[in-house]
Amino acid sequence: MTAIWRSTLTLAGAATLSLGIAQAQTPDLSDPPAIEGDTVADHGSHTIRMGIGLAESSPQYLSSQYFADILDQRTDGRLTVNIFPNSQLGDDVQMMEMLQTGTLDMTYPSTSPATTYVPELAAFDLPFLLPTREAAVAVMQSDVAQSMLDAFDGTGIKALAFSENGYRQLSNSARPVASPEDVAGLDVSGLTIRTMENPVHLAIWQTLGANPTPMAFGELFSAMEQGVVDGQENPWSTILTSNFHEVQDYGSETRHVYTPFILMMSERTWDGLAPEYQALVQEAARQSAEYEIQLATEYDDWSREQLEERGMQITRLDDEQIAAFQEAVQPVYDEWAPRIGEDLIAEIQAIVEETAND
Ligand code: KDG
Repeated sequence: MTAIWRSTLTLAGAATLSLGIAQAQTPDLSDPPAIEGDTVADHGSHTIRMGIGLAESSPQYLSSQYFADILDQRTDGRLTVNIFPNSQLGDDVQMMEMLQTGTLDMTYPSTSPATTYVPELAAFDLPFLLPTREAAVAVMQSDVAQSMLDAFDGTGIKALAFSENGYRQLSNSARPVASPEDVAGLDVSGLTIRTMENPVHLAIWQTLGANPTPMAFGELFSAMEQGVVDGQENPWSTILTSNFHEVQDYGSETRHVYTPFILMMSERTWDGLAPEYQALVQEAARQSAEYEIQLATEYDDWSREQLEERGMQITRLDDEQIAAFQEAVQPVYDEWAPRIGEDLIAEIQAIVEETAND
């Protein structure tokens, strides 16, 4: 079934397949904004290879396709982007290293594994820092975020734009989870949870009494299928579009961290482009990132409902239950906030408060 619907999916997604049990494969998605602007003068032809971790039906892929379309149309086909989904070229860590060596042109990782290049990005890994999507978007569009992108200069990576990975939710194959005690397991063992390759995420799950194991995203499905790990955490859209529900019976709406993505290019590729092409790439990155946030928003609740329809038992948490998780992970804040930078976190919190007052 997966192969069939993947191959029939089109950009703004025809919704339903007639395969007996018809299931919508994408929510009602906004069309990509019209591509406007003059054709950029001929500065030669380039083929850009972009590797991503997620599937063809993900907001990340669909918006990358829009990025490719902008470059194609505005250069009369001289800038071509080929997208390789599903971690087929490597995971986030490997693909960022490939950008540095110039063996890959573009990738689109979560911020969490990119903290090895720009440690300040770890602010996004602090649990419950960004309470609403509106606040998260305001932070991603702020000067604070721009200076994080600029901080990549000289690493071999040109960071172009932030977009949304989203609110991360717990899934597992062992039991329903409504409290930190369910994660730790009182009479049974703590859940074995795959985390991204990032020390704050590791600390979150250790603090909750789980057995966290950092692992590349591309290895995750088979690790869950084979029972190497009980569960993982990712936005609903990723859980759905990567078919994790096939090997995970339980989901919990924990919203414990909002992680962004960063669209990035190899500095070698960037330096090889004429300034007019660089300006276009930067503009297209911003436009496609904005579109990605729109798509991710449209996918979020819809994906949760789809997962329920496909048999995942999803536990919604009320405010009190969320507060219990928040309280349980307070030691992570206490340990990491000074290391990441109290001033930076205060700046982010000020932006969050402004959005709450608007
Ligand atoms: O393309 C992005 C993915 O590789 C990855 O960042 C997804 O959030 C993710 C994870 O859990 O690894």
